[in-house]
Parts: sequence; structure tokens; C-alpha cells
Amino acid sequence: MQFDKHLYRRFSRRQLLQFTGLSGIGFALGSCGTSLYADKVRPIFEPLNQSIEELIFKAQTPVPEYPISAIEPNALLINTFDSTPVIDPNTFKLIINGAVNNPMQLSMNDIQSLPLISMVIRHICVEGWAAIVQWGGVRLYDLAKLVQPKAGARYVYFESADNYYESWDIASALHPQTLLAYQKNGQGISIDNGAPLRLASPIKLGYKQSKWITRVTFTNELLPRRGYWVDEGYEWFAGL
Ligand SMILES: Nc1nc2c(c(=O)[nH]1)N[C@H]1C(S)=C(S)[C@@H](COP(=O)(O)O)O[C@H]1N2
Ligand SMILES: [Mo]
Repeated sequence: MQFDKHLYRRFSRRQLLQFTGLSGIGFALGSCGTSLYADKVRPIFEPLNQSIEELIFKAQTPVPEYPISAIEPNALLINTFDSTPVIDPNTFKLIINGAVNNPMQLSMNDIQSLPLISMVIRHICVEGWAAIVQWGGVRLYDLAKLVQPKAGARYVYFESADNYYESWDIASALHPQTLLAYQKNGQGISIDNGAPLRLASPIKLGYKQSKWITRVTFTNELLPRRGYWVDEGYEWFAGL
């Protein structure tokens, strides 16, 4: 695993190691892809969620992406269930808090100074439509490296400006293709599509991909309110 220069400037190596609670030697082993160490520290009673250590050291396998030529520019329908909120990107701050060592509030400038990841994936809505879209943004994984989730963190909550809310298992949230996106098909995302920041991921159904995200909260437990549609009876995991 490589940490880019930007992260090194803002956070000491010691702080990064605290993220995992492992020693420098464990860190080095993990960075070579060895699972020896992670297997030893993982509690055996975790049915759904992997430990933070494993999620950080053993990169999850990306799902195949599509070529740029497969993008369907007009296929992504606007699917908004309440009114569309307006967020001023110049004053906007994303709150990241909860079961983390280092809660943060990040401006769009802060977020856009992190590595920009681009992917072409298929968005699937349960209402019976799909669209191949290119999303660009920051990996939630990279944000997690900054805030350092505590060892007990198992879930991630996403709160939106339109009162939409969602919760994800931490493994899916830290998947390498789970992005907080600010670009769609190579341009800034429109307000209707979730500007300034929305979730985008090839491993979850459309309703898990919250638009207009204002707050990301790591938790140890699933709370009674699990998701806008999930609380109406839709499946919580909603994996693809
Ligand atoms: N905040 C918020 N996020 C949301 C929704 C919403 O109504 N509000 N709709 C969801 C659904 S069902 C889908 S399919 C996608 C649609 O994204 P789009 O409108 O950008 O196509 O957003 C998801 N995220
Ligand atoms: Mo959807």
C-alpha cells in the first residue's frame, strides 16, 4: 500500500499506524500483501464485517469497469424523492465523524486535493433502469485513512441535505471503487445528480448511492434508522 505525499504532509507515520493499531512491522508485512498477520488479529465472531486491519491491508478486488466508449450519456435518469437541495460549494464542509480518532470537516478544495479516481460503471435502479456512467471523485477509503476509524467501527452512515439517509457495511464503504463523486462523465456533477458530493459505487444498487452528502459517520452498531428506502422494506445490503 502506498500513501501519497499529501497524506504524509498532514499526518505523521505514527498517526497512520494508529489507524490500524498495528506495529511498523505488521504494517510492512501488510504492505507486501501478506495476510498472515491480519488472520491472527481478526476476531472469529464477525459474521458480516471484516476488521479494519483486514480492510486496510488486504485490498478488496475491484469489479471490472467499462471502457469510456460504453458511457451512455443520457441514460442516467434523475431519481429524487423529495425536493432538490441547493448547496453552496464554496462554503460547503463535509463532516466526517463518529467512531474515528480524528473527526474532520473538509471543504471541496480539501477533497479535490486528494487523488481523483475515475471509473466507468453501471448504475442500476430497482425501478427498472440502468445506465453506464463515468464517475470521478475521492475514494471513501482515502478519507477513512485521514479520519482513522476506530477498531470497533463496523458501519458508515451517510446523511444528505434532502433528509435522505443511508447506512453501509464498512467493507463495502471502504471498497476501492466506492467514491464520493464530484464529476459525472468528465464534468462537474449537476445539482440534480447530487452536487457537490454523492456516493458512486459498482457494488450497490442505486438507492444506496446517496446524493448531496453532508455528513459521513462511522458507527459500531446499526441504528434503528438504516436508510430512506430500507426503512420502507427495501433490502439493506443491496449488493450487486
Ligand atoms: N439524497 C438522495 N440520494 C439519492 C436519492 C434521493 O432521492 N435523494 N435517490 C436514489 C436513487 S433511488 C437512485 S436510482 C439514484 C439516482 O441518481 P441520479 O438521480 O443521479 O440518477 O440516487 C439515489 N440517491
Ligand atoms: Mo433508484
